[in-house]
Amino acid sequence: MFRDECQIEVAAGKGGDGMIAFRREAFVPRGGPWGGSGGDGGDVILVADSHESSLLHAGRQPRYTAGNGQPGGPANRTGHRGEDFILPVPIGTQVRDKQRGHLLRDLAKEGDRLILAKGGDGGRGNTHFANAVRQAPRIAETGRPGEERAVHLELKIVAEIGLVGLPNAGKSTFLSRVSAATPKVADYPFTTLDPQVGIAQVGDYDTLCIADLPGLIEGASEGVGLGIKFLKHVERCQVLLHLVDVSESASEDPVAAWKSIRRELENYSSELAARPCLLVASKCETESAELAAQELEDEAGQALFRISSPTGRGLSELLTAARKIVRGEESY
Ligand SMILES: Nc1nc2c(ncn2[C@@H]2O[C@H](COP(=O)(O)OP(=O)(O)OP(=O)(O)O)[C@@H](O)[C@H]2O)c(=O)[nH]1
Ligand SMILES: [Mg+2]
Repeated sequence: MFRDECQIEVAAGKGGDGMIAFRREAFVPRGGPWGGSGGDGGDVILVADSHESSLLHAGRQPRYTAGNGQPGGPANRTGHRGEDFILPVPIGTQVRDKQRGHLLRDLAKEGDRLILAKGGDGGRGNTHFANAVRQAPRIAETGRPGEERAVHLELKIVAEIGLVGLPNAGKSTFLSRVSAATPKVADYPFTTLDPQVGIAQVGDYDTLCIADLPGLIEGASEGVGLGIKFLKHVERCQVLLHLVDVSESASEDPVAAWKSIRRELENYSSELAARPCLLVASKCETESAELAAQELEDEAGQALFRISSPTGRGLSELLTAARKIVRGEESY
């Protein structure tokens, strides 16, 4: 199961109370104040972790709390700090304040951290209040409460390349060929229900992060099919690969298929429609596929990459071209 949104409440730990104590020991007359300070409360921290692929884990519980600080002890002992609560979230998680909706942080890289709620300070023990005039203070502070906060988490996948196209265009097959990812492949539409990311080796020295997305259909930008729910994941890809099935078994005429996906991207956002997008004829294996590809290329008026995942045709050329745009070596 995939989950790309959730709301959670977090509460940091309370600071421990400071202690009031006096030194009472044999041979130490009038030992003076001796109460230690309380430990600080633990923080609630979000960390971007590549082992998390969705917000399923984070959204399992509605509220997370960190540990309270321990009270100060005699002999000026400071209480233990409360334990932090660390919640791993997938890379690409955007954190928004629930009430006001503003973005607090975009956890876009592995290891990015955000202290969501800071633990309360521990109270000072009576030792801290001693001075020349007040040598035996009977006061200590109580620990401060920890911060509390309600946030909305939303995952927007961060991949360099996003695969778009009609269902059955061969997107998942392509990803499984060029990366170690193992997305489900089948000859029925909407096989892919959850976005999946794979890392493809390009040439000897470079890799590209590729996101396989559920197929788009007409009306996707208005929410038809799996629609808009996944288009947002495309937003963060630098380059799109638009796969069009040009084989005889394609459910739609390649030119019509290409146009309808372009329309959905434009309807969704003009900025997305302007993103570099390489046009790819997939399943290009037979004579008739070749003809269909030529027709598509003429109609689209842009270079067409012809690929076949089972035979490996055109895969490295396509990745190399995509890599050059992502790395800024070639303009689109
Ligand atoms: N002959 C041939 N068949 C292919 C090729 N690529 C994919 N297929 C087949 O086409 C069907 C659909 O492939 P998928 O990779 O699941 O297509 P998809 O675009 O991911 O589809 P959705 O997840 O439903 O959007 C499967 O039966 C694949 O085996 C190809 O290059 N050549
Ligand atoms: Mg698929």
